Amino acid sequence: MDGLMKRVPIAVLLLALLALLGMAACGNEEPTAAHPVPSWAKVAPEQIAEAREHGVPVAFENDLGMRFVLIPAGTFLMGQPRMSSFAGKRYQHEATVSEPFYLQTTEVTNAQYRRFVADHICAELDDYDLEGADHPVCTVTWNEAVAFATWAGARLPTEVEWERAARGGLVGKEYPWGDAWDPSRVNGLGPDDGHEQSAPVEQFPPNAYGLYDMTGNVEEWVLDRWKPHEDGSGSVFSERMSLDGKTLSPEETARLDRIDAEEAQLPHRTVKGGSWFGPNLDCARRFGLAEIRRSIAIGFRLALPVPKKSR
Ligand SMILES: [Ca+2]
Repeated sequence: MDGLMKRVPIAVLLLALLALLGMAACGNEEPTAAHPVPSWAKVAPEQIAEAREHGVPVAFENDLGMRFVLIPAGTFLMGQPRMSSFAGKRYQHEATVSEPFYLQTTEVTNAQYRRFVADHICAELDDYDLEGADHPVCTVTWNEAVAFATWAGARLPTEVEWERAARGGLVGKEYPWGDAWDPSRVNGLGPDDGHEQSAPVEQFPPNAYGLYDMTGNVEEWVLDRWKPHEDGSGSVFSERMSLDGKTLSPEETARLDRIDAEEAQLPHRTVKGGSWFGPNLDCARRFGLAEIRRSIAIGFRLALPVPKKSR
């Protein structure tokens, strides 16, 4: 060994050292050596910068196979001034997410939810395609979503967190990818997107923050109690349509009137995004629904705080 060392010129050793330093410098796309970016994570530079600042992973997979990405704190333009046939004007205003957080990249799937409720069925409808293991879970109440989140060591995102994440850094755009409607990017109403009902998660491109199906596939419960916009607009959802699209009978209308009157007394929670069941698929969409209600068009995804001891 001594002989070998004597035969290697010191200049060569110095060059080798410089080469090693150069290789280390090329690794800058990773937040830190301790937290490499997983190959599956489609994250933006601002997410990586936020992760590096806090010394935490920009993305990780938990032991239930759920994938999460870091969503940066910050102020953004929430809402949309456009008129909509469903929910009316959406109040546009600045909103702030004060702490970075992690958001699940997909909706919670049937397979994930059935680790908690083994016999969960989304719909007892023979011709509906909702039960696949990699389809989003649906037909869960807000309370059931919260119970699952607690079991998984997580929580639901707030409405402000959800919308900041859905926009993926775009400012004032209607959809997570921009302003132009594109059925190849979202599972919405009808078969143009290749799916009559829900689709397996991750079938459509992610947004700039690496999040899938934010505004399509299934609508998503968030943490907040429902309240109308500050300008009084917004909507409380009243499911006044039959599955086959036919006009409801007077008896059915009267039954729903009674339910609405009863439900007006119940706590309502906020639902965000659109679904395969409706035409509105924009980032600003919101409505209120009694927290004990369930729908074949509503699921959820999980959020996690950034661990305080690492910040
Ligand atoms: Ca969704």
